[in-house]
Formats: sequence, structure tokens, C-alpha cells
Amino acid sequence: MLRFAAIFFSLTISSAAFAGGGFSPLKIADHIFTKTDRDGNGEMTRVEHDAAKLQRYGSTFEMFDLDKNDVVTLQEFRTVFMKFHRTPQDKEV
Ligand SMILES: [Ca+2]
Ligand SMILES: [Ca+2]
Repeated sequence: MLRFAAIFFSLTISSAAFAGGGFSPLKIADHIFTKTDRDGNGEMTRVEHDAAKLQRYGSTFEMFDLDKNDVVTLQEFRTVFMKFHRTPQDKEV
């Protein structure tokens, strides 16, 4: 799990998107999702997931596809991503 988190951060650490202040895991999740969703339809398919080589970092498509409908929505991606990147100020109520 630590490796998963570390590599996701290293994926995004150089991005200008995070240069200005806020460093929120949710923003990072959105950023990765947007990059992975190559056709920009708001859904990550298995093909898009594999093309982004996310499985190389220990994350599988199945892990993100919570309702098993063969596409990963931004909401699903955020939910799974946040499990790995919870910070003290992100405590759930
Ligand atoms: Ca897509
Ligand atoms: Ca799904």
C-alpha cells in the first residue's frame, strides 16, 4: 500500500497543476483520472487504464471498478484513490 501511494505521488509530483499551493489528494486523483481518460468522456475503460500503465504501480482495473460495470467513473476513482491517500484533515465524518 505504501508503494502504491508513493508511486502515485511521484507520478504527479512534477505537475504544474500542483505548483500553486493546495496539495489535496482529491486534486491529484482528478488529475490522474483526467490524464488516463484519453477520450475525455468521463469514464476510464480497461483499455485506457492499461494504456496509462497504472497496473505497473500495483493498481488493477478491478480495484477501481467498484460496481463491476467495466468502466471506472471519476467518483469510483476518487473513492479508491482516497483510501490510499487519506490525510489527517481528510477524516471522514
Ligand atoms: Ca474514456
Ligand atoms: Ca464502475
